[in-house]
Amino acid sequence: MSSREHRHPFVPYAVPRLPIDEGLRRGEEFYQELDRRRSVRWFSPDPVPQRAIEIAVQAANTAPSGAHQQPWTFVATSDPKLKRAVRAAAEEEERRFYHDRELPEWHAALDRLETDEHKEFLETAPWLVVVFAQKHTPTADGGLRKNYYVSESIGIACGLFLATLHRMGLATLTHTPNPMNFLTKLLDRPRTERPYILFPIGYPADDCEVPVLERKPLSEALVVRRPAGP
Ligand code: IYR
Repeated sequence: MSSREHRHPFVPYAVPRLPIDEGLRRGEEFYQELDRRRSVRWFSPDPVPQRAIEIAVQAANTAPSGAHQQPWTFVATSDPKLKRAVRAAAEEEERRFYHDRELPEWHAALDRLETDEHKEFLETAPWLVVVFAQKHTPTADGGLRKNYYVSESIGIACGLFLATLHRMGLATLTHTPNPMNFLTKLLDRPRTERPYILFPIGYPADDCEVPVLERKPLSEALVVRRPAGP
C-alpha cells in the first residue's frame, strides 16, 4: 500500500508487469502489424457496421490529454447525402489548392502521392469521421473552459483511432482538405470546435494501390544519447 496523501481520489495502477521477453515479443508483433498500415485512397463501398466506428472512438477516447480535458469530438456519418455534400465542398477547396500558383514547393512535395482535387473516396468510403478540436468547452453554467495542449491531445487520439481501425482490417485516409472550416457548418458543430482531421473509413477497394514509400530508418528516427566517458 502507498503511504502518499492525496487531495483527490487515487487508485492503484493495475496493469500487471510483463516479463521483458514477453513484452518485447508483443511490441515487435504490434509494430509489424502497424507497419502494414497505409493511407488508402481507393475504398470499397462495402458497408462497415457502426460498432466498428464506436470501438475505434472508444480506443481514441483513451488517449492522454492536457489536464485530462479530452478536447475532442468525433462526428461520424454514413449518410450518402451528407457525404456528397462534404465531397462537393472539399473538392471546391482542393481545386483552389491544386491550382494555386503560389504553392509550387507544396505541390512538388506531394507529387509522388499523385493526389489531385478529385476526392471520390469521400463518397465511396462507407463512413466519414471528422475529428473536431475543442479549443474551449462550454461549461454547465454557460461559460467557456479553456483547454490546454489541444492539438497534441487530438493528434494522439487520432493515432489510436486509426491504429484500432487498422487492427479491425479497416483502412483510413488522414485527410485534411484545406481550409476545412466548411465542415463545422455542414456537420452542425458549435463555434467552439474546429475541424482537425477528416477520416474516410472502409475496406480498401479490391484494386486499391498505394505509392511505394519507405519509412525512415530507425537510425534516423531514433537518437540515443549515451553518457560521455572512456
Ligand atoms: N489536402 C490536399 C493536399 C494534400 C496535402 C498533404 I500535406 C498530403 O499529405 C496529401 C494531400 C489533398 O488532400 O489532396
